[in-house]
Amino acid sequence: MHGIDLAALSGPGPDVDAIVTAIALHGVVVMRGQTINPSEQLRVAAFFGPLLAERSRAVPRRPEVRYETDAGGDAAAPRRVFFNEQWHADLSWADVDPPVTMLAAEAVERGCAETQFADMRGAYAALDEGTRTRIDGWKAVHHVEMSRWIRHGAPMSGQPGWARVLARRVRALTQHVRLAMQFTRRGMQVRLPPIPPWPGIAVPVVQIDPGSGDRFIRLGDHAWTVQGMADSIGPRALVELERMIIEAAPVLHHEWQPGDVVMFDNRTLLHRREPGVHARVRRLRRIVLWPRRGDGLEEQRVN
Ligand SMILES: O=C(O)CCC(=O)C(=O)O
Ligand SMILES: [Fe+2]
Repeated sequence: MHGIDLAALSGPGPDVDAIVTAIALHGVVVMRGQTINPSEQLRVAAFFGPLLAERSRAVPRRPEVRYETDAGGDAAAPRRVFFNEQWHADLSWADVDPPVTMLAAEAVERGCAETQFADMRGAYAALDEGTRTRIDGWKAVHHVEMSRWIRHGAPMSGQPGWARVLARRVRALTQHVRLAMQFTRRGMQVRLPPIPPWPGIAVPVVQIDPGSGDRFIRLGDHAWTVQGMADSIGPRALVELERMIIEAAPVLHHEWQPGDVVMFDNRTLLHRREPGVHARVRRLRRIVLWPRRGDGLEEQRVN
Protein backbone atom coordinates (compact mmCIF):
# COMPACT_ATOMS: atom_id res chain seq x y z
CA MET A 1 0.00 0.00 0.00
CA HIS A 2 1.39 3.37 -0.95
CA GLY A 3 0.93 6.78 0.64
CA ILE A 4 0.58 5.63 4.25
CA ASP A 5 2.90 7.12 6.87
CA LEU A 6 2.13 5.06 9.96
CA ALA A 7 4.15 7.28 12.31
CA ALA A 8 2.03 10.28 11.26
CA LEU A 9 -1.31 8.63 12.07
CA SER A 10 -3.04 10.36 14.95
CA GLY A 11 -5.98 8.03 15.50
CA PRO A 12 -8.58 5.81 13.89
CA GLY A 13 -9.86 7.37 10.66
CA PRO A 14 -9.80 6.97 6.88
CA ASP A 15 -6.21 5.65 6.68
CA VAL A 16 -6.86 3.00 9.33
CA ASP A 17 -10.15 2.07 7.61
CA ALA A 18 -8.36 1.82 4.25
CA ILE A 19 -5.77 -0.55 5.72
CA VAL A 20 -8.48 -2.69 7.35
CA THR A 21 -10.36 -2.90 4.04
CA ALA A 22 -7.20 -3.79 2.13
CA ILE A 23 -6.37 -6.58 4.62
CA ALA A 24 -9.90 -8.00 4.23
CA LEU A 25 -9.65 -7.83 0.45
CA HIS A 26 -6.08 -8.95 -0.19
CA GLY A 27 -5.06 -10.81 2.99
CA VAL A 28 -1.62 -9.17 3.21
CA VAL A 29 -0.79 -5.47 3.22
CA VAL A 30 2.83 -4.29 2.85
CA MET A 31 3.71 -0.72 3.78
CA ARG A 32 7.28 0.16 2.82
CA GLY A 33 9.60 2.90 4.03
CA GLN A 34 8.07 3.23 7.50
CA THR A 35 10.10 4.60 10.38
CA ILE A 36 8.43 3.55 13.59
CA ASN A 37 10.03 2.66 16.89
CA PRO A 38 8.38 0.19 19.32
CA SER A 39 6.34 2.90 21.10
CA GLU A 40 5.03 4.30 17.82
CA GLN A 41 4.21 0.85 16.52
CA LEU A 42 2.26 0.21 19.69
CA ARG A 43 0.42 3.54 19.49
CA VAL A 44 -0.55 2.90 15.86
CA ALA A 45 -1.51 -0.75 16.38
CA ALA A 46 -3.90 0.30 19.14
CA PHE A 47 -5.92 2.30 16.55
CA PHE A 48 -6.92 -1.06 15.04
CA GLY A 49 -8.15 -2.75 18.21
CA PRO A 50 -7.10 -4.23 21.56
CA LEU A 51 -3.62 -5.75 21.70
CA LEU A 52 -2.39 -9.03 23.04
CA ALA A 53 0.25 -9.19 25.75
CA GLU A 54 3.06 -11.58 24.82
CA ARG A 55 4.23 -14.23 27.22
CA SER A 56 7.79 -14.27 25.89
CA ARG A 57 10.39 -12.31 23.94
CA ALA A 58 8.63 -9.02 24.66
CA VAL A 59 10.28 -5.63 24.19
CA PRO A 60 11.30 -4.33 27.66
CA ARG A 61 8.35 -2.51 29.31
CA ARG A 62 6.28 -3.11 26.16
CA PRO A 63 4.70 -6.54 26.69
CA GLU A 64 2.46 -6.17 23.61
CA VAL A 65 5.45 -6.10 21.24
CA ARG A 66 7.40 -9.29 20.66
CA TYR A 67 10.78 -9.51 19.02
CA GLU A 68 11.66 -12.14 16.44
CA THR A 69 15.42 -11.82 16.53
CA ASP A 70 18.20 -13.39 14.50
CA ALA A 71 21.69 -12.19 15.24
CA GLY A 72 22.71 -13.87 12.00
CA GLY A 73 24.23 -17.32 11.92
CA ASP A 74 24.07 -18.04 15.66
CA ALA A 75 23.97 -21.71 16.54
CA ALA A 76 20.74 -21.52 18.57
CA ALA A 77 18.70 -19.91 15.77
CA PRO A 78 17.45 -23.07 13.99
CA ARG A 79 15.99 -24.41 17.21
CA ARG A 80 14.60 -21.10 18.41
CA VAL A 81 12.71 -20.36 15.20
CA PHE A 82 11.64 -23.95 14.48
CA PHE A 83 7.96 -23.36 15.28
CA ASN A 84 7.85 -20.11 13.28
CA GLU A 85 8.99 -22.19 10.31
CA GLN A 86 5.82 -24.31 10.39
CA TRP A 87 2.68 -23.13 8.60
CA HIS A 88 0.48 -21.66 11.31
CA ALA A 89 -2.01 -18.98 12.31
CA ASP A 90 -1.03 -16.97 15.38
CA LEU A 91 -2.85 -18.21 18.50
CA SER A 92 -5.21 -20.46 16.56
CA TRP A 93 -5.39 -22.39 19.85
CA ALA A 94 -6.96 -19.40 21.65
CA ASP A 95 -10.65 -19.15 22.51
CA VAL A 96 -11.06 -16.31 20.00
CA ASP A 97 -9.22 -15.78 16.72
CA PRO A 98 -6.87 -12.81 16.60
CA PRO A 99 -7.93 -11.19 13.30
CA VAL A 100 -4.69 -9.45 12.32
CA THR A 101 -0.96 -9.65 13.04
CA MET A 102 1.45 -6.78 12.40
CA LEU A 103 5.15 -7.36 11.72
CA ALA A 104 7.60 -4.46 11.51
CA ALA A 105 11.16 -4.81 10.21
CA GLU A 106 13.55 -3.29 12.71
CA ALA A 107 16.77 -4.63 11.20
CA VAL A 108 16.76 -6.89 8.17
CA GLU A 109 19.77 -7.88 6.09
CA ARG A 110 19.33 -8.65 2.42
CA GLY A 111 18.86 -12.41 2.01
CA CYS A 112 17.34 -12.97 5.46
CA ALA A 113 14.43 -15.41 5.76
CA GLU A 114 11.23 -14.39 3.99
CA THR A 115 7.81 -14.51 5.58
CA GLN A 116 5.46 -16.65 3.49
CA PHE A 117 1.66 -16.48 3.39
CA ALA A 118 -0.65 -19.23 2.14
CA ASP A 119 -4.17 -18.20 1.14
CA MET A 120 -6.69 -20.58 2.69
CA ARG A 121 -9.61 -19.21 0.64
CA GLY A 122 -7.70 -20.13 -2.52
CA ALA A 123 -6.85 -23.49 -0.98
CA TYR A 124 -10.51 -24.33 -0.39
CA ALA A 125 -11.43 -23.17 -3.90
CA ALA A 126 -8.81 -25.56 -5.33
CA LEU A 127 -10.05 -28.64 -3.43
CA ASP A 128 -11.82 -31.38 -5.33
CA GLU A 129 -15.44 -32.20 -4.54
CA GLY A 130 -14.51 -35.52 -2.90
CA THR A 131 -12.20 -33.86 -0.38
CA ARG A 132 -14.72 -31.12 0.33
CA THR A 133 -17.33 -33.74 1.15
CA ARG A 134 -14.88 -35.78 3.25
CA ILE A 135 -13.87 -32.85 5.48
CA ASP A 136 -17.33 -31.33 5.73
CA GLY A 137 -18.12 -31.02 9.43
CA TRP A 138 -14.56 -31.79 10.60
CA LYS A 139 -13.36 -29.95 13.64
CA ALA A 140 -9.62 -29.77 14.29
CA VAL A 141 -8.42 -29.73 17.88
CA HIS A 142 -5.92 -26.89 18.46
CA HIS A 143 -3.59 -26.80 21.47
CA VAL A 144 -0.18 -25.20 21.39
CA GLU A 145 1.59 -27.66 23.67
CA MET A 146 -0.21 -30.80 22.50
CA SER A 147 0.50 -30.03 18.86
CA ARG A 148 4.18 -29.43 19.55
CA TRP A 149 4.37 -32.77 21.29
CA ILE A 150 2.30 -34.79 18.82
CA ARG A 151 3.62 -33.20 15.63
CA HIS A 152 7.22 -32.46 16.59
CA GLY A 153 7.80 -34.16 19.96
CA ALA A 154 10.43 -36.68 19.10
CA PRO A 155 13.09 -34.53 17.45
CA MET A 156 12.85 -31.60 19.88
CA SER A 157 14.17 -33.04 23.14
CA GLY A 158 14.89 -36.22 25.07
CA GLN A 159 12.34 -35.38 27.76
CA PRO A 160 9.10 -37.35 27.72
CA GLY A 161 6.32 -35.45 25.95
CA TRP A 162 3.94 -35.26 28.89
CA ALA A 163 6.64 -33.74 31.15
CA ARG A 164 7.29 -30.97 28.65
CA VAL A 165 3.58 -30.30 28.18
CA LEU A 166 3.16 -30.04 31.95
CA ALA A 167 6.23 -27.81 32.37
CA ARG A 168 5.03 -25.45 29.63
CA ARG A 169 1.62 -25.28 31.22
CA VAL A 170 2.99 -24.38 34.64
CA ARG A 171 5.19 -21.72 32.97
CA ALA A 172 2.19 -20.31 31.07
CA LEU A 173 0.16 -20.02 34.28
CA THR A 174 3.03 -18.30 36.12
CA GLN A 175 3.50 -15.85 33.27
CA HIS A 176 -0.22 -15.20 33.19
CA VAL A 177 -0.27 -14.21 36.85
CA ARG A 178 2.86 -12.06 36.47
CA LEU A 179 1.39 -10.18 33.49
CA ALA A 180 -1.98 -9.74 35.19
CA MET A 181 -0.27 -8.13 38.19
CA GLN A 182 1.84 -5.90 35.95
CA PHE A 183 -1.16 -4.58 34.02
CA THR A 184 -3.38 -4.12 37.05
CA ARG A 185 -0.64 -2.07 38.69
CA ARG A 186 -0.31 0.16 35.62
CA GLY A 187 -4.05 0.32 34.86
CA MET A 188 -3.52 -0.93 31.28
CA GLN A 189 -6.17 -2.43 29.02
CA VAL A 190 -4.47 -5.34 27.34
CA ARG A 191 -5.66 -8.87 26.64
CA LEU A 192 -3.68 -11.50 28.49
CA PRO A 193 -2.57 -14.55 26.56
CA PRO A 194 -5.32 -17.13 26.96
CA ILE A 195 -4.69 -20.47 28.64
CA PRO A 196 -6.13 -23.10 26.31
CA PRO A 197 -8.45 -25.76 27.73
CA TRP A 198 -7.17 -29.32 27.76
CA PRO A 199 -6.71 -31.04 25.29
CA GLY A 200 -7.52 -28.13 23.01
CA ILE A 201 -10.39 -26.27 21.40
CA ALA A 202 -12.36 -27.68 18.49
CA VAL A 203 -12.26 -25.39 15.47
CA PRO A 204 -14.23 -26.06 12.26
CA VAL A 205 -11.84 -26.90 9.43
CA VAL A 206 -14.08 -25.25 6.84
CA GLN A 207 -15.24 -21.76 7.77
CA ILE A 208 -16.90 -18.84 6.02
CA ASP A 209 -15.11 -15.51 5.84
CA PRO A 210 -17.72 -12.97 7.02
CA GLY A 211 -16.30 -10.23 4.76
CA SER A 212 -16.32 -12.00 1.40
CA GLY A 213 -18.62 -14.93 2.12
CA ASP A 214 -15.86 -17.22 0.78
CA ARG A 215 -15.13 -20.55 2.40
CA PHE A 216 -11.64 -21.05 3.76
CA ILE A 217 -9.64 -23.77 5.50
CA ARG A 218 -8.67 -23.27 9.11
CA LEU A 219 -5.75 -25.50 10.09
CA GLY A 220 -2.07 -24.88 10.86
CA ASP A 221 0.61 -26.19 13.15
CA HIS A 222 -1.32 -25.73 16.41
CA ALA A 223 -3.96 -28.24 15.31
CA TRP A 224 -3.10 -31.76 16.37
CA THR A 225 -6.07 -34.06 15.73
CA VAL A 226 -9.61 -34.22 14.39
CA GLN A 227 -12.33 -34.24 17.03
CA GLY A 228 -13.92 -37.67 17.36
CA MET A 229 -11.13 -39.59 15.56
CA ALA A 230 -8.93 -42.14 17.30
CA ASP A 231 -5.44 -40.93 18.24
CA SER A 232 -4.02 -43.49 15.83
CA ILE A 233 -5.88 -41.85 12.92
CA GLY A 234 -6.70 -38.20 13.66
CA PRO A 235 -3.21 -36.62 13.83
CA ARG A 236 -2.12 -38.36 10.63
CA ALA A 237 -5.32 -37.46 8.78
CA LEU A 238 -4.85 -33.84 9.75
CA VAL A 239 -1.23 -33.62 8.66
CA GLU A 240 -2.06 -35.28 5.34
CA LEU A 241 -4.93 -32.88 4.72
CA GLU A 242 -2.73 -29.94 5.59
CA ARG A 243 -0.01 -31.04 3.18
CA MET A 244 -2.57 -31.24 0.39
CA ILE A 245 -4.03 -27.88 1.27
CA ILE A 246 -0.67 -26.12 1.34
CA GLU A 247 0.15 -27.61 -2.07
CA ALA A 248 -3.12 -26.22 -3.43
CA ALA A 249 -2.80 -22.79 -1.83
CA PRO A 250 -1.55 -19.66 -3.57
CA VAL A 251 1.58 -18.62 -1.61
CA LEU A 252 2.95 -15.09 -1.29
CA HIS A 253 6.68 -14.71 -0.52
CA HIS A 254 7.56 -11.52 1.31
CA GLU A 255 11.23 -10.53 1.09
CA TRP A 256 12.00 -8.11 3.88
CA GLN A 257 13.38 -4.62 3.26
CA PRO A 258 14.29 -2.09 5.95
CA GLY A 259 11.23 0.00 6.80
CA ASP A 260 8.68 -2.69 5.92
CA VAL A 261 5.54 -3.04 7.99
CA VAL A 262 3.32 -5.98 7.07
CA MET A 263 -0.21 -6.54 8.35
CA PHE A 264 -2.05 -9.72 7.49
CA ASP A 265 -5.34 -11.53 7.97
CA ASN A 266 -4.56 -14.15 10.58
CA ARG A 267 -7.78 -16.11 9.92
CA THR A 268 -7.93 -16.74 6.19
CA LEU A 269 -4.14 -17.12 5.75
CA LEU A 270 -1.51 -19.37 7.21
CA HIS A 271 2.02 -18.01 7.45
CA ARG A 272 5.50 -19.16 8.26
CA ARG A 273 9.07 -18.00 8.32
CA GLU A 274 11.03 -19.32 5.33
CA PRO A 275 12.60 -22.52 6.65
CA GLY A 276 16.32 -23.12 6.88
CA VAL A 277 17.60 -19.55 6.35
CA HIS A 278 19.45 -18.44 9.47
CA ALA A 279 22.63 -16.72 8.34
CA ARG A 280 21.51 -13.08 8.19
CA VAL A 281 20.54 -10.48 10.75
CA ARG A 282 16.76 -10.29 11.03
CA ARG A 283 14.82 -8.50 13.72
CA LEU A 284 11.07 -8.16 13.41
CA ARG A 285 8.60 -6.79 15.94
CA ARG A 286 5.29 -8.56 16.18
CA ILE A 287 2.00 -7.18 17.52
CA VAL A 288 -1.10 -9.36 17.62
CA LEU A 289 -4.46 -7.60 17.44
CA TRP A 290 -7.41 -8.93 19.38
CA PRO A 291 -11.06 -8.63 18.30
CA ARG A 292 -13.04 -5.77 19.69
CA ARG A 293 -15.92 -6.89 21.83
CA GLY A 294 -19.08 -6.98 19.76
CA ASP A 295 -17.47 -6.67 16.32
CA GLY A 296 -18.70 -10.11 15.39
CA LEU A 297 -15.30 -11.77 15.27
CA GLU A 298 -15.61 -13.20 18.74
CA GLU A 299 -18.74 -15.01 17.67
CA GLN A 300 -16.83 -16.45 14.72
CA ARG A 301 -15.49 -19.42 16.63
CA VAL A 302 -17.91 -22.30 17.01
CA ASN A 303 -16.68 -24.95 19.44
O1 LIG B 1 9.55 -14.56 11.52
C1 LIG B 1 8.60 -14.67 10.73
O2 LIG B 1 8.70 -14.53 9.51
C2 LIG B 1 7.24 -15.03 11.22
C3 LIG B 1 7.14 -14.92 12.70
C4 LIG B 1 5.87 -15.49 13.20
O3 LIG B 1 5.24 -16.28 12.58
C5 LIG B 1 5.34 -15.05 14.49
O4 LIG B 1 6.04 -14.35 15.21
O5 LIG B 1 4.22 -15.41 14.79
FE1 LIG C 1 3.23 -16.33 13.42
